[in-house]
Amino acid sequence: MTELMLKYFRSKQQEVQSEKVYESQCPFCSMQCKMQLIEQKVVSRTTHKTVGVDNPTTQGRLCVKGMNAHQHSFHRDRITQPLMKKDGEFVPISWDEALEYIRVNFTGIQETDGLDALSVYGSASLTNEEAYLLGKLARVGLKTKHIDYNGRLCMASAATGANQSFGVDRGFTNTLHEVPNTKCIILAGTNIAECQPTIMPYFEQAKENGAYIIAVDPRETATTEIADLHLKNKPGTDVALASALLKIIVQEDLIDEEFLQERVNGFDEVSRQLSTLDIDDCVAKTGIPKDQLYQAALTFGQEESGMIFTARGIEQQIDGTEAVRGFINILLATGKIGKPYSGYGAITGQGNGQGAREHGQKADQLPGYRSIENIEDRSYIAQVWGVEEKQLPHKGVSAYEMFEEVDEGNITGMLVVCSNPIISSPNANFVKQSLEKLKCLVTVDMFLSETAQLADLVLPASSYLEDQGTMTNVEGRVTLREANRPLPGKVKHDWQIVCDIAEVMGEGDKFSYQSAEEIFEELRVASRGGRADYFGITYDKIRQEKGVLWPCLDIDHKGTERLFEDEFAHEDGRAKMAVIGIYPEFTKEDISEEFPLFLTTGRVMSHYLTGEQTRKSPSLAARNIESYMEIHPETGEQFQLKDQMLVRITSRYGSIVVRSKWSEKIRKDTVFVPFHWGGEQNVNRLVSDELDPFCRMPGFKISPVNVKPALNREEVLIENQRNLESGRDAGRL
Ligand SMILES: Nc1nc2c(c(=O)[nH]1)N[C@H]1C(S)=C(S)[C@@H](COP(=O)(O)OP(=O)(O)OC[C@H]3O[C@@H](n4cnc5c(=O)[nH]c(N)nc54)[C@H](O)[C@@H]3O)O[C@H]1N2
Ligand SMILES: Nc1nc2c(c(=O)[nH]1)N[C@H]1C(S)=C(S)[C@@H](COP(=O)(O)OP(=O)(O)OC[C@H]3O[C@@H](n4cnc5c(=O)[nH]c(N)nc54)[C@H](O)[C@@H]3O)O[C@H]1N2
Ligand code: SF4
Ligand SMILES: [Mo]
Repeated sequence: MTELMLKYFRSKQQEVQSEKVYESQCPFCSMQCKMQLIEQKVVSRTTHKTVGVDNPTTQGRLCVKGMNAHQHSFHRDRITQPLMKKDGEFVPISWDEALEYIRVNFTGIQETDGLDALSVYGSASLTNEEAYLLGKLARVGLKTKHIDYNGRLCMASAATGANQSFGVDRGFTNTLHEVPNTKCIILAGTNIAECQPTIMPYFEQAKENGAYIIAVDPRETATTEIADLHLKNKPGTDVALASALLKIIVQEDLIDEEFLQERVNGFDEVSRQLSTLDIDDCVAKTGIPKDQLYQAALTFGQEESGMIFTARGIEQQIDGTEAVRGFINILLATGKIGKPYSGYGAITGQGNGQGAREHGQKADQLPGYRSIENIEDRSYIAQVWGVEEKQLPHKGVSAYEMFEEVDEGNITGMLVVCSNPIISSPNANFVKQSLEKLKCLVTVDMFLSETAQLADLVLPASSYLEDQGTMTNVEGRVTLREANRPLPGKVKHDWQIVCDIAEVMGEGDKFSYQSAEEIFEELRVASRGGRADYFGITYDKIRQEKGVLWPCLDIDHKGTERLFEDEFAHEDGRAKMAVIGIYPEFTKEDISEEFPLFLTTGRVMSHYLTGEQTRKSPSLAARNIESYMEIHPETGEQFQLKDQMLVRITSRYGSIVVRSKWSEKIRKDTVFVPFHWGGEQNVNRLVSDELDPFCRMPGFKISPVNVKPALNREEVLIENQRNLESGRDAGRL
């Protein structure tokens, strides 16, 4: 460093008037990277920088989203006081007015339309404490059976599949530290490189150590790039693919008979069904050549250890539960589970995707992964909550089905906390119409999202920098987000808002918490003895151990690194294999002359979910300013399209306009559109309302569509307006 530079830095340092450091965890994906926000006041300017902090899961790494997360929480559009819609405009009001509005309208609905006419729509971006409290609010504070959450659109198939096969669902059965030593890895419908970027070093290390990696995805992605073998299947055919792999494994005698005999039920039925399965049929269905199917099956079967990871590519299908169970069948048949370097991982999506599905905001569930229909579970939780068992409602319906109930007039009031269902739900046009029918819609958000814009009342929520609480990460590790930045304006924490609502609904005595830790203390007890048992976890223990893996049964218990070493979680201690691929109700709409292409949807690296947060972050928004449709150039030409042209995509459910993007990396029968944008670019306007019969997951990953140039006058005007707003060259059309 030159003398001049030194002088410059010294004088800069002197200019720094104050520096504050705030601890937190990234508000986005399930890696829950630990971070610090460094806030510097230099003369009149405040600057912010986010840096990674060491921890057992991500070891200090951050991806581009995490590094820029603070930009949205300081954005000028952040809501900092309650807003009430008056004559079509939002006007700021006091908390007292807001809560009085809720009291009057919610009790009014209860009186005229019945208790179940109120509903709660929650989120897996909430902390465990908040997810737990929202479940309690619905059942005890509002006395309604109608509560569900955005995780239904995310990991419902993975959860149901794992519960059915293993008897319990903790996303990953091992810790990530085992990944580098495994010998064969199947990545089925997961794009970890873009969706959980800080997980990648574990897989890169495995590859360096000689692991054989097989990826299953209709597109080439940054993830398939690390694979030795890429099975580029037709979308929606993963059940057939998993069955074919298992058939070859059985045929070639690569099963672990001892394991099957001692630890697994159902193999005989499965093997009988496989004997009728024709591999050539599977080749035709999946579009995967026979030699590739053999290569994958033989390698996985022969290696001494192996792991299978699934994510939304195979799960967000109307046969998603079956697809998950099909891949788990492979692990059970080869005895690659419950042992070192072998296991199953459903790569968790949202920051608290795991914890938020364990503690009671799912329609059929009570805390600790208990069932709302089981009398012992009900009695236990009723006692923890200080109510009679009979007072607890029974199960309600799933997230999307709540909108159907609204449409039918059975639900007339809704509280949406931390979700943006107009963009994230299937059949989005219908969802919007049904939200418009509500007598009273209250949303709790940091921004006026597309959903919040429809609300009668919007309540301002705190961000990841302000809101302390626990989050259960991709490994099932319960972490403590130590957030303590002061709340801006009149903002409150989600848990405080829940308590305020309970108070005005007359149940305040059961919601009198002073801190997130107090709620956690109750959650510990509520989860005790349940499948997701957190009883042995405390804030202090998480601080000492840097996270604790559940189940953790009591204070002296160290937590559980590897599941199923001795037994599975079903009552008889055995896992259950599943016969799959034989049910007519899973028949998906195929491509046809009218809708000749498969549309699949997903994510890009720089945006998160409905984009409400990441589109407000200039550093992230600049990377992808608008949506697009990835299409193979040969297919594009066949449909009279050009690269970078505005395209109208139409399905049986609606139509949208986005820009084409030529890519040789996608199958010729498939197009891909990310779902981070709303309005005209909302790809969920195209997605069907059909749901998986086991878990009620929508089929986000396959919709038959047609595509054509979007060249009518109205569309050109829309594009010109968008170009003007984004500063893009409007002459392009
Ligand atoms: N950057 C970013 N990261 C995120 C998120 C985000 O929005 N942005 N969201 C977080 C959340 S909540 C989630 S749930 C996860 C999602 O993480 P992923 O599930 O990994 O992400 P997706 O892009 O939805 O889908 C994964 C892959 O499935 C492929 N696919 C599509 N159809 C099929 C099919 O029929 N079969 C198979 N085998 N594959 C198919 C897609 O081409 C895609 O590459 O990511 C989390 N991380
Ligand atoms: N086509 C298609 N659709 C999909 C998917 C797909 O792959 N394809 N994936 C599905 C999946 S996996 C998911 S997880 C869902 C997600 O769907 P959503 O839950 O609707 O998506 P988010 O963008 O996370 O919405 C969160 C909202 O809460 C606000 N918010 C953020 N943090 C907080 C907080 O701490 N408190 C409060 N009160 N508000 C907060 C944000 O501003 C935002 O408006 O989308 C699903 N939809
Ligand atoms: S988005 Fe995920 S990988 Fe990236 S910093 Fe946040 S938690 Fe980590
Ligand atoms: Mo998700």
